[in-house]
Amino acid sequence: MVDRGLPRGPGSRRSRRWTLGIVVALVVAGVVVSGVRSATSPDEVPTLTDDEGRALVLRGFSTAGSAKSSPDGLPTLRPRDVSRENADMGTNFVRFLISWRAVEPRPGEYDQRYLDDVAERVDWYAERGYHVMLDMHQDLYGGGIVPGEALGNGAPAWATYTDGLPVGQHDMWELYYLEPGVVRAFDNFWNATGAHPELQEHYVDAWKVVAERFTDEPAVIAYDLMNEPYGGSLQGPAFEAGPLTSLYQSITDEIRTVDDSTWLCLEPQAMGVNWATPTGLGPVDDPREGPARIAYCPHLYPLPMDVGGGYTGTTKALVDGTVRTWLGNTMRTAERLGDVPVVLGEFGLDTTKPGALEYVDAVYDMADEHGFAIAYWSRDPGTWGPYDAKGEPRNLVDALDRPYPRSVAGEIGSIEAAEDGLEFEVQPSGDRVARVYLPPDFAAGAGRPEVTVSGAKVTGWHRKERELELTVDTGATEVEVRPGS
Ligand code: IDC
Repeated sequence: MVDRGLPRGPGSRRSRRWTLGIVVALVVAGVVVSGVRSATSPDEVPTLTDDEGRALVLRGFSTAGSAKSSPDGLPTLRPRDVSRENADMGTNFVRFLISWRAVEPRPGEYDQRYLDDVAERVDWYAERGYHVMLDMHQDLYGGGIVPGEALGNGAPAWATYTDGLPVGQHDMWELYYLEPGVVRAFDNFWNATGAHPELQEHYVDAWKVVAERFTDEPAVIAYDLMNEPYGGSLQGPAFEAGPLTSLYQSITDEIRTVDDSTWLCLEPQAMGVNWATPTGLGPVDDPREGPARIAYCPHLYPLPMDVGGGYTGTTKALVDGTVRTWLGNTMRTAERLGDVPVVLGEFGLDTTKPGALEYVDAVYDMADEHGFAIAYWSRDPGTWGPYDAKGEPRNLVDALDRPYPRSVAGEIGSIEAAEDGLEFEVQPSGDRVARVYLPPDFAAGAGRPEVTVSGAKVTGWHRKERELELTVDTGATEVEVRPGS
């Protein structure tokens, strides 16, 4: 998570130590709290469902950081990039970054051309069978916190009020969150200052415009209402249960006047919760007819990984402990929010670090076991991503090319993916069709793959997509697919 490209400045070491102090205290508090309550967690969360009620397992990338500061708000992405990741890793999901500044460049004026451009990209994914979650991204409030510099992204400059407070310099981008000007911009957004009640109204209206535009696009499965919310001078449960939950409720109510089917994804405060502290986010009522379509979308960035040197030795043990705590808290939160699905909206790391791929595997295994969707951070070229700056595949590609059931008519439980087989729990209904992605080294052969299936019959093979179509046996509770016949 070390910054790439921000200026270094004096004083950063002190504030870094200070932050680490707070962080350690938060993590310890989180571990203690979770240790007390973890016994009651259920084993799996429900999955997101499509319009036909099929259970979906979603695997893909946040795409992309390159959209944050580009003049048109769009990521560097061509249709062939989507084809390529689909062929290389079998992804079926994207968390696509959009921004408030691009949707509403001037107060009350919405840029339909930008939304057209987003819709064009949504089509690229839709044509390849993907599900898209639109993520209203922000980091450090917006590009206006230091005018003229690409620090921060998200909010339009006209909605940025730092009230003349300073924004000092740091070597890690996250530390800008502690700067008085950034804190004030958020305090104004949340109207803690009492000076800007209009800002949240604008944000809510911007979401309504986006939802109006995408409500009839079946590939858009979810809206991620705000990336990594930050409360300014109000932190932790007071912020999450207070202004954050209340904003989510307002957005939900407004979106539902124009869109009653798309899932709404709620993120907790990032500071602390990304490192496994419990969240104080409250339940949001979904006014749609029928079951609520609300999901919980936390991020996972274990702090020991950032301050340590990878996933080995003591750091590995600390990271494992953090992940366990994060999991317990995530399961409890999903239950508290109304037994909602979980989308792991971001996790990722520099995969040149020792043990990095083992960590990636461990997180995917956890998501498989407990029913989480995943959007790895991120699709950008570089040492965190699947491709390097020249477009050559990196070590991550192989690590992420795993077998998984993409959809099941009915319900899907735990998944276990290993080299010698894929197993998943099912409760089939309707036409009982399950669609399973199989990587090339799992199912060799140019024609129909040589696999042995139990609990279901093979009813098709889509060679290009490497997708096996199964019809689950009536009464079966588990399906197994093994390489070889
Ligand atoms: C990071 C980018 C980095 C950029 C920074 C600020 O990788 O190049 O300088 O954002 O815009 C998050 C954020 C996500 C971060 C990511 C990795 O949601 O935007 O991207 N991260 O640091 N939270 C924790 C980690």
